[in-house]
Amino acid sequence: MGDYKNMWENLDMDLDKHDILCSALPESFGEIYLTQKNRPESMNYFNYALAEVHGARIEELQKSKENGKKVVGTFCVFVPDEVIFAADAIGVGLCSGSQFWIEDGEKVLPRNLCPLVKAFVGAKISRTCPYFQSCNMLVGETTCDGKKKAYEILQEYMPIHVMDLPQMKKEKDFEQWQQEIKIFIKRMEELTQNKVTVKRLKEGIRLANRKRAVLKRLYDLRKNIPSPISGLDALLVSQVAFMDDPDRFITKTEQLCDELEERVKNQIPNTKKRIMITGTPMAIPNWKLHSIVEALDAEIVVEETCTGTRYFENQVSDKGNTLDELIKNIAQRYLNIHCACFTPNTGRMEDILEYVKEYKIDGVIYYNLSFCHTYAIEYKQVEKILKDKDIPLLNIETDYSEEDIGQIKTRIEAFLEMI
Ligand code: BJ8
Repeated sequence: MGDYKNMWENLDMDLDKHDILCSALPESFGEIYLTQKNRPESMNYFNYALAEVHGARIEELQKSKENGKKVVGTFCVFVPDEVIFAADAIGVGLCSGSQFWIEDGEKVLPRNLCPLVKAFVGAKISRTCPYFQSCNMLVGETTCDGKKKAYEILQEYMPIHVMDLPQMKKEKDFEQWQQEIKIFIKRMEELTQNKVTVKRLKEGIRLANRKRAVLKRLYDLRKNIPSPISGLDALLVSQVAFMDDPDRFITKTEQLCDELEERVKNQIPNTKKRIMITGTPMAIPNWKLHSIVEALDAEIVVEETCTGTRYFENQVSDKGNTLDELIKNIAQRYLNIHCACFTPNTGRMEDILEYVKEYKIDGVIYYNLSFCHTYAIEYKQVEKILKDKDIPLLNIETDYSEEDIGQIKTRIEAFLEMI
């Protein structure tokens, strides 16, 4: 990474603390990622994006801001990118997967809370995340209780707009979600001073669709036996998607897919166990579960998570001549994301069974971040549907610390032997 000290200083960051954070990342990335054998050449771009995640990308954001653009930070895949694009703003994902920020998060939050929430709050209050420091506004959403209440703390630090996400999927909920999208459009227009027109919203829809399509293409390639890309690398691509410039991300991921398509032509089938992960998201630099599983010579071929299929499944129709029609299309797509914060959430069960077939899954690992109650409770339903189909399932509840790595490894080893 280059020398960005001045930029970080201008962003009012805690430089000493940030140095400690930056010193740990290259080592763990090197150990986990760069030791993999036979990686696709095109992963070099994603290595670079990760290496410069606090550098070159932040510099780009500052330049865009100097040219009048606004940056908004988001925490959930329910916040429609289409609206952010249509308002000519830049969206960045702020969920964090780093243990580094837990200590600061626990200064203002209870310890027995989801690490994802503690980490993003810790990132803000410690002034060590240049993405937070670059944002003009945050966009939250009423999903789980931990997030909802954490936004009340964050609003003491910077402006935040919270979208009221329904908790059910009745007709009235679709209508309510359309209203929420309209309110969000208004707020984005105020922030950016740009009008969200039919033309701009259509362009935003098309850009978000292209981004989803390329991720879908990548995941479809993972259906091959063997998958032409490791689960670790695919996870990195998904994680970079939340930070990167969308057009560049699409181009680089298309290049990666082209390379993988060539690989598929010359591959010899292997006997590695094919694993699906289902559950809570894995934000940068949370590579814990993937690195354990793949070091044990199994391959993760799909993630039914928000850093996986929930982020890109289903497109938004761009058919319509009015804002209302387009907003309805957006609401339809987003309210069909199957997060455990909804009740009931039967769509998730259908998705899991579908992926078992499509990706030819040998076993499923249920990944639950500690204290995420909605996903923990939904485990029983997933267990039932998979048991009915004789699909082996392992439940892993963990946080971002390294203390339980040995224990998780032992359990996964036994699981892989069993399947
Ligand atoms: S759509 S999974 S991104 S809410 S893991 S913070 S739910 S306690 S991240 Fe999520 Fe949106 Fe749902 Fe996806 Fe709360 Fe659970 Fe923590 Fe979570």
